[in-house]
Amino acid sequence: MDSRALEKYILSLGASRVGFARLEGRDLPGAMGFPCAISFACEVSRGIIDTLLTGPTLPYYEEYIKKNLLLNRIAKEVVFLLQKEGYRAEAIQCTVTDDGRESGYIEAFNNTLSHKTVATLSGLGWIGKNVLLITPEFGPRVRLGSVLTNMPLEVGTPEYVGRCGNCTACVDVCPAKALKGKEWYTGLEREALFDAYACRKKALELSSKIGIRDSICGVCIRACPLGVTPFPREKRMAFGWRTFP
Ligand code: B12
Repeated sequence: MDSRALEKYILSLGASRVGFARLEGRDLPGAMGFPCAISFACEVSRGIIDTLLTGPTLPYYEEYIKKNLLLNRIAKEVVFLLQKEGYRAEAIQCTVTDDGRESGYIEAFNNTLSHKTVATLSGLGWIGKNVLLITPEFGPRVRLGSVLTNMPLEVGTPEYVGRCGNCTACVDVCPAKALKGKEWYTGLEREALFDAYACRKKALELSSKIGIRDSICGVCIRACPLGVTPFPREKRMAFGWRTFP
């Protein structure tokens, strides 16, 4: 099996985009010494994202659960296939439900592998001012999964800088005022981009208001003009975006 056959297989399982990343030599937390990783993105329904005007909605919560299940199932199937082919492989859990604890939830991920890191290294997209992975095709309207492996993969070209330009659509609407409006580059600390604690506090509050026991929101996803088609080139240029490769 080669990289192209593996990509085709993952797409057939329901992924919208697939990328391969080299981790070797990067000393990333949670990489467990694996030299490569597979990043896959599943599109979140456009119509449902469009409902996220001031906070989370029940249809979004259902879609969020559905996509988490799909991503975890894809990861499991990929691990199974790679192991059958004689490689080592390990799935990274899609996400962990927020139990609402006072402290420790955000810190719990400091030593785990970030799906966004694997995605930018694989070339699937870059980090926007909303601190989310932005793909050229779907904008931030994707959820992510990752699998670590020692299969030698044809890796993509990493993305090292953001391309939001002058756009501040997400910053302007964030209900927690958590986004700082800075353009991302590899190595920039998360704290320079946003206040994760303020974001989580607001997301817990907005979620509980509609009976959801988790910290979801998504207003910054809906605000992003990328991923909303058709989005005319002239408008993109007006925002100062550089063109995609
Ligand atoms: C904890 C968590 C939260 C916390 C803290 C947020 C945070 N850390 O950014 C809270 C509760 C606030 C939260 C909120 C949300 N989250 Co959240 N969250 C997570 C979780 C479980 C862990 C993230 C984490 O802390 N990682 C460790 C830190 C250090 O890394 P990071 O912030 O993920 O990413 C940084 C690095 O990747 C770095 N980076 C990028 N490229 C590279 C390359 C190199 C070489 C290096 C060194 C670093 C680097 O830049 C990133 C930004 O600072 C992930 C799932 C996962 N396991 O990855 C989902 C995840 C990040 N969340 C996601 C989403 C969608 C949301 C929400 C929209 C909620 C919702 N579903 O409605 C909001 C959006 C908030 C926002 N604007 O960012 C998605 C993002 C999808 C995307 N398109 O990017 C993820 C990936 C879940 C998934 N499986 O899809 N989340």
